[in-house]
Parts: sequence; structure tokens; C-alpha cells
Amino acid sequence: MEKELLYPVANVNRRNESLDGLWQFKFDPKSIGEQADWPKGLSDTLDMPVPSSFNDYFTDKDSREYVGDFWYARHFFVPTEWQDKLVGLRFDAATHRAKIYVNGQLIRSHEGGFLPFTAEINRAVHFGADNLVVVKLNNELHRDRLPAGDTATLRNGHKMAKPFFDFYNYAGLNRSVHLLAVPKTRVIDYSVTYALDGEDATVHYTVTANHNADTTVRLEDANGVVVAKSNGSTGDLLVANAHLWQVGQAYLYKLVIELHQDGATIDTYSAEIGIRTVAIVGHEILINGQSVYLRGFGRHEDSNFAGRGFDLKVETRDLALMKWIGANSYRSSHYPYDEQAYQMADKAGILIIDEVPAVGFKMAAASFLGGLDQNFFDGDWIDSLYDHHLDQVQDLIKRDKNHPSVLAWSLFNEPDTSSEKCVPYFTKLFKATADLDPQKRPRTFTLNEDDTYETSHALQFPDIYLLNRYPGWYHKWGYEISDGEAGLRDELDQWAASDIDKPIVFSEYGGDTQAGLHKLPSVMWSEEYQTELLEMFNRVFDSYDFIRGEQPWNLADFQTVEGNMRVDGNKKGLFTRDRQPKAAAFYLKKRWHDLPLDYKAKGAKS
Ligand code: BDP
Repeated sequence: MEKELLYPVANVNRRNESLDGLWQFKFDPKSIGEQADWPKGLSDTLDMPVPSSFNDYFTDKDSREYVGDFWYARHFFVPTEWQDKLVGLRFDAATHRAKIYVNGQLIRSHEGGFLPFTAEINRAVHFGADNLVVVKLNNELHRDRLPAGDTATLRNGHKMAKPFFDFYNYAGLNRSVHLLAVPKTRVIDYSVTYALDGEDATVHYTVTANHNADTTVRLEDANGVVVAKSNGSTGDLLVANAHLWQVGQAYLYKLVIELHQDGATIDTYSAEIGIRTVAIVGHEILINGQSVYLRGFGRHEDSNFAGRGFDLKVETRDLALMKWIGANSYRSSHYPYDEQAYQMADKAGILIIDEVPAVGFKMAAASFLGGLDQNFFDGDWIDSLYDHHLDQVQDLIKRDKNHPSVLAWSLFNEPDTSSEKCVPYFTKLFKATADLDPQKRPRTFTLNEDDTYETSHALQFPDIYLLNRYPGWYHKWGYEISDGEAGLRDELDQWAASDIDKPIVFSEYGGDTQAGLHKLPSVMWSEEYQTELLEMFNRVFDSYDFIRGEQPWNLADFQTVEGNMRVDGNKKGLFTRDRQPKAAAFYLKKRWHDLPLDYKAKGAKS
């Protein structure tokens, strides 16, 4: 069960109960929990909502900024009828590392705060009785873990997070916890790939079960009508007149997998899939062979009170905002989001550039406002980091490979590619990613401002280039913005003159903007300046054929570490942190609704 990442479902063969709600919570600054028998139960606890980050509920700074070990606990009941099943706990995300104890027994450990894991608990659980789960978490940052950072100790003995990235190190049981019961012989994984042939499609599937069983697979359309059937753990489902999943016009089929033994159905797993192909040809991003111009955002899972705790209400509002503004895509910057976000994007016809939490791989930006003088890929932490990074990519692809919304894998945000030192690391990771993804989606990473056509040693790797560029904000700002535009055009002219024949998507650009600050003429931080900055970028985008997407930074304002460049967080949102529009959102809405989906496609009208 430990390696199984299928999204939990409840059906005739499976059970899935939510353990969300109030948990007991306690800090452990001296790391005495195990010696003091905390795995057997916590005393003197606070109440903490799950899913949620703990940080923003506290009114004292030491608690909000707390770094180290901390514990959660709650009771749960396991019915007697589950005795013949495998019982497990599934954590959709526990940030950043966790140890799971059930009734005092250590069940498993896990590292990585943005991907799910399951703990099989049969050996510890009491059937027909009350049980106790105790979770030890730790939120320290390290250079050989994701996301990368340091943990400092202040002279008063308190630990402090020193992220090499620009978002607050929110921690806790950030996503839902499930109590599961699944058959002992069961489906543990499945994948689908697609081939289109005129009006028809072939869905090639592979089902992995943990033990031998007869497998049947069927595909139902949105009305529940069975359109194709097959037997065996791998096979083809032929769909006549296939209804394709299109950008902005999603259509989902239901794939129903069953395992049979001695005439009985011993497991059932179903999931929604979308028939669509993805390809990159020259400058074109092709979905079902049709060119798509991306428009959307870099985002964060970030909101008031819950921090990085996943909140369906916030996600629902964010999707409504994206629809309103005319977005068709986003990047899950800078980590994989909750699985429900992908299900919602599948339904909405939104494309996702799916990013692993490999952010902070650049010492010049380390501790965000400080900066350390060393090439990141020269560090003695690199081998250990690679193993952890690969592990995260494996889990990401296993978790997300069947979502039609997932367009590409983003393997890093702004790594330091200024020296050849990065090449062996990139070579291994890009190859592993291609091997892991049955759909062979494009692989990419974002290039920081310093990593240009001239300076980067990693341009051979991506299938799509993602550029993060900040002229008009971090350099050539204010009245100098015209020089910022000229510099950006100089850089793009170099790409245009090169032999690189791949699409470029602008994956970050923008400027901090204080909602409500109006100035005529504009000044930086005013709503007018944000609009002028976006207008400048858009003029540039419209001048180059190879630019095939625009994703300004960020959908909404978000929380970061304190610093002299941040006023209560990063304010580059087109929307405020409570998801209301700044003036530039109305400007972008007009542009994005006017642009055809296939903007710049060969032979397309614009
Ligand atoms: C980029 C980072 C992003 C930051 C952004 C900024 O990728 O995480 O939030 O800069 O400074 O370099 O706003």
C-alpha cells in the first residue's frame, strides 16, 4: 500500500472516510516527543483544523514562525466489517516530513510536503473499537530537500526558516486525511494513452493489480452509456465518434476497472478521463492537433487563515476568476497542488503545467533577499537532493499522469543553469521523466532572468521554454520601463536568430501592486503601473511568433517571508489575497477574451 497513490474512492468494494476536522496539536521545540511517549497520546494540546497550515491561527510571533517538530493526534473508529480488508490512512499532504503512529506503533515515515502517501495500519489497528493516530511533523528546510532552504538558529535558541524561495513556509496537515479500506487483491495503478484517427479514438490502458485477477475495463460516456469494453490488464478501447477533451470545452468519460475472481467482483476503481493528445511541433503547442495559445497564471495555494491548507472554497473562487478573465491554463507554481484542483481543471478544460517543489536551486537568490556566493549544483548536497527530487517526480507523475488537464511537467523553478555543473543532473532527470510518463508529455523548467539564450547551459533540455522575466520591476523600472522593453526585445531577437524551434511561454512577469493605490501619471506599486507593465509585455509578445503563452505572476497576492522588498507578502497578484480584482484584471480580461484560442497558429486568423 505504501507506494499506492490512487485517489481515494468509495464504492461497493472500497471505503473512504474523511478524518478532516479538529485534531489535537502540540509544538515539540526540544524534540522530546518520542522519549515522552507522545506516540501513545498527546496532552496539553490545542485544537487545530485539518486541512490547514498551523501558522496563521496564532497571535504570537514565536508560534507563527515556529520551526521544528510538532504533533497532531485524533481518534478514529474502525468497523469490524473491515477485518478482511486492508486498512490505511491516506495523507493528501503533510508538510514537510511526517512519522505516523497508530495506537503507539510507528507505521511509516514520509518526506515531501506536497504529495500524498498512504500508511497501511492493519497490524496496529483495533477493529470494532476506538483507535488513535498520532502524527509527528517537521517543517525544517534543508538544501538537500524540496523546497530548498536552510534552517537557522537564532541567538535566543529559536529556529527560523530561511527559504531559498519567495513563499511563506506554511506547514501542517495542509490537505485532507482519509481512512481507507480496500480489498486485499486490488487495483494499485492504471494509465491511459490516446491515439486519434479521424472521428475515432483508441484509449490504450494498462491496469496494475497487486495480485493476479481477471481484469475488465469499460468506458462510459457522460450519460453513463458504455461506449467500449475490454478484458485483460492491458488493452485498447476503441471509441467511435470520440468526444474529445478540448481546452475550454472539457468532456470526460468514466473509466471503470474491475477485478474478478471465481465469478465475483473483488475490486472496482473508476476515474474520469479525457481523450486528448498533446504535442509540440515547431512553435506550436498542439492539443488534439490544434494550436493553443496559453493564457493564465502562475499561482499559489495560499489564502487567509488556512495558509497553504487546501480549501475547496478558495479553489472554486480561483477557477471562477480564471474563467471570468479568460484564462485557459496555469502553472502549479511551485509545487503540486491538491488533487481536487486537477479534477476541477479536468472538468473546466484548463491546462496545467505541473511543477515539482524544486524551487530555490540558486544560491544568488538564497534566503531570497540575502544571496550566497556559490553555484547551487556545486554543493555537496546535490547527490542526496537528486534522489529526493527524483522520488518527488516519480510520485508526481504517478499521481497526475491520467489527468487530461496536465499539459507538461515543470521539473524546476529557476535553477542555476549558468554553469555546466547542472548538466549531469538535468540529463538524468529529464530522461527519467520521459521514461516515467506514459503520455510522454513535454518536460520543461522556468528560466530565471539571468539564464538567457547566451548564458544558460540547459537549453537543450526543455520541450517548451518557460521564461520568468522582470524588466519594469526588478530592473529598468518606473520611468526606465522603455529601456526594459528594449532590453527584452534584444533578448528575444537573440532567440529569434538562433536555430531553436520550440515555443516560448512567459511563465512569470509583473510587478507588485497595492490594491487601491491610484496615481496619474502612474508610479510603481499603483494599479495604473501594473496595467502599463502588462501592456508593455503584451506588445512584445505580439511581436514574436514563437511566444505561445502568457502567464503573469501571480493570480493573487500571497504570503512570503518578511523582508524589505515585501509589504505583507508578494503583491504581484492580478487579484488581491481575498480574490478581488485590481484594475489590470479588467485590462487582461479584454485582451484574453479577444485573443483566439489558436492565436499565432499557422494559417489562423488573428
Ligand atoms: C520569481 C520566482 C517567484 C517569485 C517572483 C517575485 O519564481 O517565486 O515570487 O520571482 O519575485 O523569480 O515576485
